Amino acid sequence: MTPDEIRLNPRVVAALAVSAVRAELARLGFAGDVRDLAPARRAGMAVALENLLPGEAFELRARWAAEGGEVLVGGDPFSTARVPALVTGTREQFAKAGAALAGLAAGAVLERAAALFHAVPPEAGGLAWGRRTQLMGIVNVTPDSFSDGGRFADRGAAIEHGERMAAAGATVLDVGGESTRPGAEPVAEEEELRRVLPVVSALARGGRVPVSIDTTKAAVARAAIDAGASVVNDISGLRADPGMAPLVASRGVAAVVMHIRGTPRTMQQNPSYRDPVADICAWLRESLAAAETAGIPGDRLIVDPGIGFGKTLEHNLEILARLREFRTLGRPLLVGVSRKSFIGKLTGLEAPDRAVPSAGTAAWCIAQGADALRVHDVAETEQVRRVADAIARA
Ligand code: HH2
Repeated sequence: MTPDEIRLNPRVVAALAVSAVRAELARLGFAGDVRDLAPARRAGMAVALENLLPGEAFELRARWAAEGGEVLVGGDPFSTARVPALVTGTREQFAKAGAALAGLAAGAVLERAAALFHAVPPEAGGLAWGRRTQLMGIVNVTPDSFSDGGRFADRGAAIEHGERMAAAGATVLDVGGESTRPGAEPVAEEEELRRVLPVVSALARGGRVPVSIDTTKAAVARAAIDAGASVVNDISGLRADPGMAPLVASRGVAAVVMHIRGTPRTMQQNPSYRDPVADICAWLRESLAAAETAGIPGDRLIVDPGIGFGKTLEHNLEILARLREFRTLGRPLLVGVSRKSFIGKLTGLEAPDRAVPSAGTAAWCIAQGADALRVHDVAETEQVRRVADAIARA
């Protein structure tokens, strides 16, 4: 049995109103006894599963009991027909279960359950996580970015662009002064500071939305925080500069921990993975643990699988197809698909012309549980976001 053969029911997952659970139990063929609801009420969460073989349901019950949760098995456990099960537990038990039970059929089920449940910290980086999908507007103050290189290299143009994006629906603005396109040459610290500081400062002073600094250098992040940035977006997962994690910890800002294989210069040289999603999740877990050891509270960390950073077209597609699995990390999930080269490969369009397929891919990401999207075309994505968020939260 693969996890795909098991249907998780997100209506039960999302709504633990007792009436909803009762209706769901009846639909699944449980005896409909209200006493069945007691564990769910106590624990606070429930996941309904269908289509389990009785043996699998009982294996699940034994393993989940070891985690301190309960499983109610419905249907006729003595027949060979598939049965439903209601898995109940606390948020913490679901969050822990994926790691504890990985590799087992039951573990895979619960990993998915945990993915649907992850608790989103309410306020990391000044953003109201969980209420809607956040849009991070990209402000590239660079001459050479892959998508818009040179358009906003002038600080006045960059500031105006940021303000326009905030007016069009961006909930955070990400200012960067170093291109990370494949093969890009590093930019000296002084030059990066010269590019980003006036822009961060003006946009933060404007105060419309929080400002994020896209850098791997602690010195640039420090100056940007001093100028008003409240999020550090580090494409190296806080690994490139040993000063970065302690800085984020001491300044009380939020940080995006993004996965990259190698460096922008080397990342596209034959990237390979055993299993891209599992490998990237493991790498991100390590980075989160290191960040927490450095003193950054977990609720200030945001994860990002790093689309295009050391990944082939097939890797990018598999990551997006299985995006929901990144929610097992228990952190807000940011994704950057906007105008990226995989969209160019699939459509034949040049970077500036990729707004429509980028916004379409944004809808996919929202459906798959993304909490935030890093985008160039804010107005177009905002239209899509309104509809996709409404459907995802219906
Ligand atoms: N992608 C880019 C840059 N920074 N940060 C996060 N967290 N996630 C991403 O996917 C991501 C990122 C690359 O896009 P862009 O900024 O448009 O290009 P360039 O790096 O060439 O400036």
